[in-house]
Amino acid sequence: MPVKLIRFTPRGDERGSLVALEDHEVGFPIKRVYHIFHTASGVTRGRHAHRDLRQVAVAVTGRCTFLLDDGRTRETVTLDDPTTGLIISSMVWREMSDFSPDCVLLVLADRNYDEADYIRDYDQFRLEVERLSESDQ
Ligand code: T46
Repeated sequence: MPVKLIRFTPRGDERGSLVALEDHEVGFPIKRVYHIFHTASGVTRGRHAHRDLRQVAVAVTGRCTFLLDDGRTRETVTLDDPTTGLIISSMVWREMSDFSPDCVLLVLADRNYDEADYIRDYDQFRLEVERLSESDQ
């Protein structure tokens, strides 16, 4: 199933909470970090897959919904907890929607930005999924 969540350990004390994200927490060497914020009401972001990139997304404030599609199964999940990360593997189509006005979506990635790694056409994504499953057999 495409939705895989990780629970981070909150380091809480009487002052509040802190989550530290290191390579071993997310399962890959963190090479790039970006955050998505001030998302306009009603928009959908994403609508692409990555050939090689692995990422973990965390809604550090607010909430948003991810649709993930691995070419066989489609699942949605709402992120609304700064102690929960969504693992987004390579070759998974993603669409993000229903952003709350205060949503800050933090994303940790294992590679630098590379437009050539994006598959922005859904039919092309399905074709590449099929080719990969044929080459695995
Ligand atoms: C993803 C989802 C969850 C850069 O210049 N460097 C970067 O590292 C990134 C991520 C983006 N950009 C540029 C490319 C576009 O001109 O920022 C602009 C917005 O990017 P994009 O339309 O791809 O944003 P989303 O929200 O559709 O997708 C992003 C990531 O690009 C993508 O990898 O998995 O968030």
